[in-house]
Amino acid sequence: MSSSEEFVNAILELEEEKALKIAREKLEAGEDPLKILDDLKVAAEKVGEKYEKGEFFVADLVMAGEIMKEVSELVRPKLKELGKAREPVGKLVIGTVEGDIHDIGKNIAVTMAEASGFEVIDLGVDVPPQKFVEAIKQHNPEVVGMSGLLTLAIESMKKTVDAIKEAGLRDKVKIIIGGGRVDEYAKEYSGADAWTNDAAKGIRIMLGWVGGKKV
Ligand code: B12
Repeated sequence: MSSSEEFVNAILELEEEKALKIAREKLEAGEDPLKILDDLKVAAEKVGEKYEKGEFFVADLVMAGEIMKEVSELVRPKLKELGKAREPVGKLVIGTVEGDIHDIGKNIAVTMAEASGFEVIDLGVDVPPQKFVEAIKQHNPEVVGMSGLLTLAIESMKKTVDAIKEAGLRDKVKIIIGGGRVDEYAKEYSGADAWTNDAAKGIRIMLGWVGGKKV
């Protein structure tokens, strides 16, 4: 079986077929799907570094993003299977906030939440505050998750929390923000209850809120 290094390099060299082939082989050989997602995160960090150094252009970012998305879509059904046998532990409404279309991390968080037994309502990307409010009214979730990778996403997160407050729903939900650019400051500024840049940690926090078992 190919090593993690070969897998990460295939992504960095933008070799789509090779990266997907390695991911398929790993899954068929029974490798833990979470390990493949870890490799994906390493690849994404390196892609980001290359972009910052000017070694990658936006077109390369798009290609790398596409490959990473396809890999996470391959892994998703496997992780879902792990969650199937369990009782639903709670409901999660999640989306990438307004103005931001990055969704690789959100999709990983969705997959892991489903694997941990959450019923997930995924609102997609570039989600306006009002759409979060409507989804909370409709689905009555215990947890709301907001994802964002752009600096401007922090402002959208704040607007979304404010809209939830204005709708009188703030006390009904716990809110977690996630993504590469969030931190304690973003949590305080936006008015969320927790933040994470690691999906596994985020899921543990959410499970703590709904009283579920930790994965
Ligand atoms: C891939 C990528 C893209 C792809 C996105 C593809 C897609 N479908 O998502 C494309 C090419 C489309 C793209 C576009 C742009 N991008 Co971009 N992109 C990236 C890149 C390289 C990787 C992001 C990624 O997927 N990371 C991997 C995932 C797994 O990590 P993650 O999102 O942090 O998620 C993890 C955790 O945070 C957590 N998580 C995430 N969300 C949530 C939510 C909850 C509830 C929970 C519990 C957990 C959780 O779970 C994940 C697993 O642990 C980053 C660089 C970087 N290092 O971040 C730049 C980066 C984010 N992009 C950047 C920029 C500037 C752009 C563009 C503006 C470029 C342009 N000029 O057009 C556009 C933005 C368009 C828009 N309106 O959103 C900048 C942002 C700078 C800033 N501070 O605002 C970055 C940082 C690159 C850089 N160094 O400059 N991008």
